[in-house]
Amino acid sequence: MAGPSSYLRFSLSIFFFSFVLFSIFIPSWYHPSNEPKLRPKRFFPTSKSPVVEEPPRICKTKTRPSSQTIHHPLDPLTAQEITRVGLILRSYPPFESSLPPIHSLSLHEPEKPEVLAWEKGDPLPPRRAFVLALSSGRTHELVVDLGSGRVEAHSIESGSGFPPLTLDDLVAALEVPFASAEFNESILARGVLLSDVKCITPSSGWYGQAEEEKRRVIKVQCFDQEGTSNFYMRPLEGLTMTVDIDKREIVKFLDSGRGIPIPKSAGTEYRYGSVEEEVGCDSAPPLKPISMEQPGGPSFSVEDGHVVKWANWEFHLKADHRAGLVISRARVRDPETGALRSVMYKGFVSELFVPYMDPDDGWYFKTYMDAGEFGMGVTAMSLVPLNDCPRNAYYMDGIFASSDGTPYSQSNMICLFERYAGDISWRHSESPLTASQIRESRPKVTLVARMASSVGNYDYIFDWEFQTDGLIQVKASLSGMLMVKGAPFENTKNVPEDYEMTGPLVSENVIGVIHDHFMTFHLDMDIDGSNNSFVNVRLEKEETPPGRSPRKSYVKARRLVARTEGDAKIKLKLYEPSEFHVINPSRLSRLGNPAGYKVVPGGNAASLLDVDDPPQLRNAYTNNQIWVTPYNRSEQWAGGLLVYQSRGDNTLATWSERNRPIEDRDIVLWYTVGVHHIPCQEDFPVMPTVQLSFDLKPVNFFESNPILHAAPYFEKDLPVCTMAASF
Ligand SMILES: *[C@@H]1O[C@H](CO)[C@@H](O)[C@H](O)[C@H]1NC(C)=O
Ligand SMILES: *[C@@H]1O[C@H](CO)[C@@H](O)[C@H](O)[C@H]1NC(C)=O
Ligand SMILES: *[C@@H]1O[C@H](CO)[C@@H](O)[C@H](O)[C@H]1NC(C)=O
Ligand SMILES: [Cu+2]
Repeated sequence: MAGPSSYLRFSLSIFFFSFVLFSIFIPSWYHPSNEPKLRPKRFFPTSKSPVVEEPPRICKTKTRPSSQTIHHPLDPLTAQEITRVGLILRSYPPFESSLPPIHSLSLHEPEKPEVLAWEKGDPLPPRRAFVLALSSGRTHELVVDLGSGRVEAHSIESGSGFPPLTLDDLVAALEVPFASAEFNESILARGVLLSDVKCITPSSGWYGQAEEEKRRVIKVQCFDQEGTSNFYMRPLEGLTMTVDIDKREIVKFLDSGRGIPIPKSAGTEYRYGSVEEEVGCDSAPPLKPISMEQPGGPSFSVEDGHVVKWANWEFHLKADHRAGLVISRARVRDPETGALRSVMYKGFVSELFVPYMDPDDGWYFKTYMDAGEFGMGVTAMSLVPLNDCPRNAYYMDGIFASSDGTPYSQSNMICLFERYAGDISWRHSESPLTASQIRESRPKVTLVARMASSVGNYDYIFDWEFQTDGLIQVKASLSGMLMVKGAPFENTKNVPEDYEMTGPLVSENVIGVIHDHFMTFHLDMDIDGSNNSFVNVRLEKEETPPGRSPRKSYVKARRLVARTEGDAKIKLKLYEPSEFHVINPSRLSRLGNPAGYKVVPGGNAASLLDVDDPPQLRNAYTNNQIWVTPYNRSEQWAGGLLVYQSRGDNTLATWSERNRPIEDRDIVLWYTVGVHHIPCQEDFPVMPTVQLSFDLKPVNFFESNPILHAAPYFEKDLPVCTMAASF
């Protein structure tokens, strides 16, 4: 992997996106080369920023995985394999004259039974790549066999929608305005220097507008960079261009907000050194450093680059350009038998839906689908050691393909670490009343796999946290910058009567527009094997017959086994509570209960948009918080394989209309977690983290508490630190 000095060579490149990308500087690595080799693509902090100066410290016992050898059927494509796919495609007759841009290139995973049958030491199943290439507006879907060097399958996608955007698409779109006299004139008229202008590329969504049909379009909106490093806080409001990505021309030019002042730069800075200069630091005393120590070293290992073993858990962890982080074959050891038992075949974030709540010309289209439009992996930058992940973290890279088919590395994209946050995993004390001196308590130590995607202004941190009691907590945290709207007033008292506020004022002349975030997880649960059922365990009020009891009512649990997909479309309701179990009906405990895991919702939110509103149609998979589908390897992406400008004709919601049987067979659970975001002043200029989560929790999976035998800590187990100052 490249060291710090080779990063520096690319330090001029600024970029990366989401619903956005900026800058018309074309990074130095950007030129297609005939000789494919691994090049790092990185966001590089500016010189003032203190981050990423050193490579992360790797625990002594851990060696970095060699990304060049394949050990497991699910291992992602290596750089060599990606290069080879590019070569195979270049000599494939339909593409011989010119290779169309590659929009997606990743492992075509072997069929599930093959993976399940494979054991360490067995020969690996054939290695295949799944490729999406775009040629003359048509999406080619290819399966390339690396062993034979042949294209095994090639079809043209017929549904609506285009594959994820490439970096070339974004760079091309961002250049377009700068060749426009109209744009130049508007910038001048706003009193802004053209050299201070940088733009972003919000995706256009799909609204059936004539000028956007049958071509790939993207919006371009710009910001004044003068006096700030906070890209997003000084919008040139009202200037919105619709750009044809392939023809590289403006198809619609909207310029309405020249009268709206550009918000001031003061107070927008967020980089460490710069904030101090502006604010001073005479408020609360800073916290003294705190860290977690592992005097005996870590308890986890990463074998063959991707297989994580920790406590009673074992799973495969990899980076994916679209999903970001993928957990596969998660298995937990049974304390009674010592056997590894299957919990989940595959888990990842399948799609994100982020609709903004403003119907204006420059805003209505902001209804992002970040995974399928931009990719959660390609936007996941290097994690910042000591801050994004603790010192005891282990780091993993992502190896992805550029649009010319060459590999590049997203280094330190995933981190893995053990966490002790001072919590308790179980306890009990007896009081003097029970005449006992029992004080039993066990510390809770967990294992976290983490990634952080910076999809333009927003940052999404995804954690998969494994506990020794068998629970997996999935967390999605939001941070980063608000997407703000320039407003012609500085104070709420000056809001004109006829002005429609689409969010609160978060700074002078800055509105934080209300929006939602929905994250839909694909959870292919395999509880002790693939054939599972979904059970809605409803809590229902029972009324006692007169005379039976002093009580009038009590609550009973009623188990409803879902027979078809229609039975498992769940909208969460506080006054009609349920537990949602995935069980293996053939695997009964000694007491006769089926082994299961339940999905335990945390705080959540549902979309309030009209179901016929185009963005909601495209994201109809958010109409329910839970869906269950029969396993189908083509149904991985809740919003469809091709979501860019899609019309919602190929989503989890349309697949589910078939109402297929789901009882006692291989099923996939889909869970959506969401939040309504009404911005507030504290979200400016950078937003403190907001955390959403849900749990996957064993239910009758173990015969009894699986961590009954866990040992407590004793003084001798932990090093004694001398305190710098006494209390
Ligand atoms: C923008 O317009 C100004 C004034 O007409 C002109 O001098 C300048 O060359 C233009 N710049 C570009 C990049 O077109
Ligand atoms: C698998 O999913 C695809 C896409 O939804 C569908 O076309 C195909 O018919 C499905 N296969 C089965 C066996 O249901
Ligand atoms: C799983 O269920 C399917 C469909 O009901 C059946 O064909 C298959 O034999 C079952 N597999 C196992 C291992 O029981
Ligand atoms: Cu938000």
